[in-house]
Amino acid sequence: MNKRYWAIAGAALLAAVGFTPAQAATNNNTLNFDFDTVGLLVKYEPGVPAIARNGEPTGENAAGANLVAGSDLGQGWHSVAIAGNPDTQKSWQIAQHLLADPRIAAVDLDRVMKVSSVSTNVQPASRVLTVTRAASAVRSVRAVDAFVASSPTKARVSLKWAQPASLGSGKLAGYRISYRVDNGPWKTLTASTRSRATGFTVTSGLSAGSEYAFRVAALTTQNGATRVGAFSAAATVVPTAAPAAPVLVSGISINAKFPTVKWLEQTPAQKGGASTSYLVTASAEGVPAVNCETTGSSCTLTGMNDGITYKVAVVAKNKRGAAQSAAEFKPADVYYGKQWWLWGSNGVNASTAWSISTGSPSVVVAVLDTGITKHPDLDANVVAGYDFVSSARAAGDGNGWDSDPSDPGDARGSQSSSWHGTHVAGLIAASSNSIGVVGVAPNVKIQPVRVLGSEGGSTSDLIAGLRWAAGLSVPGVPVNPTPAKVINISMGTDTPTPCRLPGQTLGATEEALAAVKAAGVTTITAAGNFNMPAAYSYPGNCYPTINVGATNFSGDRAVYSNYSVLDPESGEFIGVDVSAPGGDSSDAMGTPEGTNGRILSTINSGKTIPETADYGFQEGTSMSAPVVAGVVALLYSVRPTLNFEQVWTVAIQPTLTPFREGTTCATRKICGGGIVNAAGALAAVLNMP
Ligand SMILES: [Ca+2]
Ligand SMILES: [Ca+2]
Ligand SMILES: [Ca+2]
Repeated sequence: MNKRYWAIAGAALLAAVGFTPAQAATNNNTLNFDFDTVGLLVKYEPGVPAIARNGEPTGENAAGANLVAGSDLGQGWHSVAIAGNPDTQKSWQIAQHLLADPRIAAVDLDRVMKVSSVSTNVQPASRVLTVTRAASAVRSVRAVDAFVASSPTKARVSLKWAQPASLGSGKLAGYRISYRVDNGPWKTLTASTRSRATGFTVTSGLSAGSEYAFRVAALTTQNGATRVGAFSAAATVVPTAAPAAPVLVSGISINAKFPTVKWLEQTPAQKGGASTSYLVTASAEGVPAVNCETTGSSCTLTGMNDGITYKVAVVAKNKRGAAQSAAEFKPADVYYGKQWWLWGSNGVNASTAWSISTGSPSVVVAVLDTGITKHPDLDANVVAGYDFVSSARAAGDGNGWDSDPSDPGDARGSQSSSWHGTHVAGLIAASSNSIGVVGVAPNVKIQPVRVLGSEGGSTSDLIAGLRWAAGLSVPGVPVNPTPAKVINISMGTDTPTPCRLPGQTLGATEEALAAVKAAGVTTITAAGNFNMPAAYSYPGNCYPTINVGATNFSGDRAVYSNYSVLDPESGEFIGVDVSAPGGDSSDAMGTPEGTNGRILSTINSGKTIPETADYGFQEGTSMSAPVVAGVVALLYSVRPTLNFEQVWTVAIQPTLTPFREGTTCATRKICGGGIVNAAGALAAVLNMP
């Protein structure tokens, strides 16, 4: 029976019993069934009183139907008897007539049921009542690891046992096998082996490193009935397999200055259920490779030549086999070698993360910024955005809010246009092609949401942009057809600007951010560039966002980056949540040629209005925030249902790369918990239950 129909509207009910809604509208349908009924079931619309004793108020009794109110059946349904027990067709006509009454939501027929015994093929009592005895317990069950070298990553177990001493009064038909994992509840592995063989090999569904217990019972048949004998004693085994490939969480490139290699601690299953050791090899052309070995999850190399970049591989090995960490996903983009924040020792390990994901095109990152310009390294990854710069004067496009988020330039006085939104967009999702640069998440989409003009931006435009980006309603503006999962806000204030005003418990910005968070979206903000407490810089000081400070090539605080201060109430340093590379031209030593320690991305060559697509260097927390936004976009790419809380507590926060010993960030705790680690965060999301 199509149960789901009974609770919904009348037309659907009719469809369920064989009529289309169109047929239901006419009064002369015949019902192609002839079951016994005693009346109707009627579901009233909310607030409509049930049919009274006299059958009113539906008017049916006036038409001679003789309805009599019955019982309230719950969930809105009432039984209604039809006096005189008309035949099913007549009841059906009354039902259809009732359905036309707007006060009635659904009508059904009140059927008559019969006992469901079958009067044929009665089994003779002599057979049914024969006493049968089940088999006694299966003996000597043994469970052994049945590893085969030809499929080294697969756990297998072989079971052997001896036939029971007694088969009772039946004939052996097979065996039932049950199992349990790590002392959990018993489950049936196979209800019947359908074989008299006293052995069975389990080849699927086993997890190496877990303890399995197996028990076996004999199945016997007698007179067509099957009896299950007593279960044997349990036999236990921990199957083993080759280890899984380790996931590097330190960069794939390493040098003598930063010689420690780290990978994710492997679970017992990932270790293949056996003692596993790890061999780290760092190699570079023209110099001897260096190694270290451990059973832990990090290892420090010695004997590296200064000034040489080595490539790292980690091989996990146990008695069943070996697996090597994934090779670097190496983009072909010509400037990749200058993008130290992606692959360098103090970068975000993007090059390692890409062995897991380079981003999904269904993940949209909204860039709330100056808009966007045409660029061959971006165009393929840009989805429709919106322009929320309300001041026509500052907007530079001749109007207020409009659907075109192109950046016409934000030049003012002697200051050239910044092409800031284009630079930020490239850091997140510049294409992985052969040209230019590559973003942290080169396969996700950018949604340009313009909120900054030549005079900066306003809270009201920011709130409209925030809400629109997350797919929430903004009156007068069409709903965003491709809502973002991640929002990047690379802006701040140079004078202390609180997010929450005195007397407010929740400012308008925070109310918008809360709605955005409730929509499952994660917002990333820049902590600001004025070497002052991050709590002074709006909107990075609003809750809830991930507020990002900037680090330099050496992994210490960029000279300009806003910082955390000690909160006397909580005893914690607050303001900057995390750091990521934002570039710092005062720490240029050893940085890739031409970069001067800064961050290269997409821009436009125009001094005022857009001219040709180009690449250029900038530095700031405006750069570190989108690096984190790109990492978060990778997380949503492998798990689209993530929410802000999970992004922070499961992925980003626990996997931060701690600041190197001796840095200001490490000793003064003013740069947040560490540098964002794309590979670690992705692996944490993959390991979520
Ligand atoms: Ca405009
Ligand atoms: Ca516009
Ligand atoms: Ca590119």
